[in-house]
Amino acid sequence: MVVSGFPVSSSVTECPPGDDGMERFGCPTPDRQGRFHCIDDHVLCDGFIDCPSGEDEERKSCMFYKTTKAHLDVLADALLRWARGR
Ligand SMILES: [Ca+2]
Repeated sequence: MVVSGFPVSSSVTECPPGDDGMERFGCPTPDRQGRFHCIDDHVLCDGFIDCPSGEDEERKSCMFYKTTKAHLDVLADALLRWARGR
């Protein structure tokens, strides 16, 4: 088990966008065949390991990711209410 977060490295594969145009992320470590996996952003921190070493479910990164996302959701909600209330 590698506990390293999401290291920023030039060796990480560039991932083309998915069929739906969504951004995709390259796993920082290759699988046993030496291939780097690309994952959709909606599988980040979804409770299932998608990267060979489980980096997409790494606890610290997910805490930050989920906190940021929850914060953005609250902001978006407040904006919507403000826009409707005018
Ligand atoms: Ca996942």
